[in-house]
Amino acid sequence: MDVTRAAAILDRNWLGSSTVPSRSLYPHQWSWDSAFIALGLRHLSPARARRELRTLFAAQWADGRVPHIVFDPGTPPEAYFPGPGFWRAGRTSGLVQPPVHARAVLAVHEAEPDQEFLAALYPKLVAWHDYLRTRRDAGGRGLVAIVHPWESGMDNSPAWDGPLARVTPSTGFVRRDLAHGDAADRPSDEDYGRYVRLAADYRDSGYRAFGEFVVEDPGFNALLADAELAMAEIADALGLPSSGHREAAARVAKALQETLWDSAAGFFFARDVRTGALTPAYTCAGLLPLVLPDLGVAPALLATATGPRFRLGQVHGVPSHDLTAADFDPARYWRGPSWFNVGWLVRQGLLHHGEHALADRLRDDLLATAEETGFAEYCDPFTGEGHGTRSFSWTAALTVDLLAQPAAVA
Ligand code: 2M8
Repeated sequence: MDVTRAAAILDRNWLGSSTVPSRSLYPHQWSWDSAFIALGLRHLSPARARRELRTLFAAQWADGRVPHIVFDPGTPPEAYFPGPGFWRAGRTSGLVQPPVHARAVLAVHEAEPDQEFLAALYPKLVAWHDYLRTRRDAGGRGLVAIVHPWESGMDNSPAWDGPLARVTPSTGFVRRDLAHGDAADRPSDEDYGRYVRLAADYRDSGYRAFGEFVVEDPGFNALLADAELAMAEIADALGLPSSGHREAAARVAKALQETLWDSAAGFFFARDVRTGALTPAYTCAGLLPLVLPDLGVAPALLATATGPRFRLGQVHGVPSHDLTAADFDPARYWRGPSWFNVGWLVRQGLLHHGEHALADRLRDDLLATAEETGFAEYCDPFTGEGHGTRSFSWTAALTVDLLAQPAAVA
């Protein structure tokens, strides 16, 4: 495959200073999407990759949080729900998404070194991670808690079903997503009502209070630990060697293993902070600690990843949910299908843990599936059939990045 089609999608989805995930379904800037998009853009136009990240961080809040959506003023407010009027937070939402930005900033700098860019972004990244560490440690164990399923990036994951069941659904709003997506692929009306209720309650607390949904997510926390490792490299490049980032990464990784690892299951589960219990679902978030090179339990986790629940290397991408679970659904939002960003992250993990042949198989599959599905948002792990929106930005961007990465096995 050549890079032309993927690059054309990123061009079409470019708004002038940031990229929309999808012109139809997601017509604004999303936080973790922008980081993945920058990973691809760096090969096409490092200046545009820098602009993407600078635009996102220009919307950072005074408390350090990086909002999960930055609304485009040129797009009609009714194009996406919940829009700016709902959030009452100026031109952003008040939630966050996984902290993959430091990794993206470092990668963009590596593609075309730019000390000024690095020096400008570093303090913003420090403030972002400080916000997470200090304002989100609801469980008091050194792990970040998310307060809404949207903060995980894996909105409809079965891991949220237990804590979400406590939330009374809101009614009386108009979903905009169903105008662009197949209802069978998207969250149910009831779950959407719960998302709206949780977001409204959080908004009404001034975006401060922990409500009924407070969860320690292994994916979010693993990505924070990885982000601290990237911060250590950024600090080195800026000549700030004793920055404490490696220690911060080690602390999160230790808390992750002590709190969310179940050795009998060989898996990381999310913890419901309100009940103290681990949620029982095996979801792809539990595989993301593989991104950490020093993960002591990597062999056991790899055994789960290649076993019947995820069948890594034997299905398309990395399934978002346990293939053997009764509620596995190959098409519905984060309840079974494979997402390209998760595949990309797990591939990085496989490389760290010496699984080069498997990493190559995953790379080849991600590239083929992206092209065959028209750069779909996600795909059926068994058939490879595309689902969700098409010409999806992070699918295109990560394709560009994978094309630039040589096969691991010579
Ligand atoms: C999805 O989430 C948004 C809400 O943030 C939605 O469903 O409307 C998720 O897949 C999320 O991970 C992603 O960042 C976002 C935009 O691509 O879409």
